Amino acid sequence: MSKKYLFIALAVSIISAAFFTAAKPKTLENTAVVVEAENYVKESGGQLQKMEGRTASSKNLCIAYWNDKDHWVEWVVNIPKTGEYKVVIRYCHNKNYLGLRDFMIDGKYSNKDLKSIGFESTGGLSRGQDDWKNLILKDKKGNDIIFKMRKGKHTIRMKNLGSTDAGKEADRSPINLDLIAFITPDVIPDKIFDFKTAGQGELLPAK
Ligand SMILES: [Ca+2]
Repeated sequence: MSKKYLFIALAVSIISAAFFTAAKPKTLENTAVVVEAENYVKESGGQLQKMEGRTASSKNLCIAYWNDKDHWVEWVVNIPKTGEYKVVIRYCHNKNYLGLRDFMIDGKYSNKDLKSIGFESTGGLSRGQDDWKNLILKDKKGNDIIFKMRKGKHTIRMKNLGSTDAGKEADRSPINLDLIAFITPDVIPDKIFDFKTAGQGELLPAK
C-alpha cells in the first residue's frame, strides 16, 4: 500500500472510531437529583410546617408536623435522563418505634415492599446536633431498590401509615424530612451530598 492510501485508511479509521465513540450512549453516573422536602406541592390529611435552622438541614429547611396516619404529601421530581436510580430519603425522628410510610411514583409502587417502609429512630430531631439519616429504599431482603425512571417530571407521594407502636401512638408517627434524592447506583450518598448547596433538580457531581 502506498503512503497516500495508508494515510487515507488511517484517517478513515480515526474518523469512524471517533464517530462510534460519540454515538455510543453514555450512562448517567455520579449524579444525584435532589428534591427538597420543603418544596412539596400538595398534601392532604394534615398540615406540614417548614422548619428553619435545624442542624445540617439542606437549604436550611425541612418539614415537620407530618404526624398523623393518612396524612400524605406529594413532590415533583424532574429526572434529567432515562436510566436506573436508587432513592435516598433524609429524615429524622426520636420515637422508640418504627414510623411507617409508603412510597409511590406516578401513583404506582415500583416494588411491593414500598407499600410500607419502616423508619427507625435517628435519636433526635436535629435540634442542635445532626440527627439526619440517609435511608436508601430497600426491599424486605435488604437489597437496594432500583427505580427505572424515564426522563421528565414525575410525582412522588408518601403517606403516613402510623407506626409499629402497640399503644396510643399506633395512628401517628412524627417524622421530619429534609430531602428525597434520586441517585445513580454508583453513588454512596453519605460521601457525596453537600447539603448546603443541594437544590431541587440539581445534579451534584461526586466528590
Ligand atoms: Ca431541606
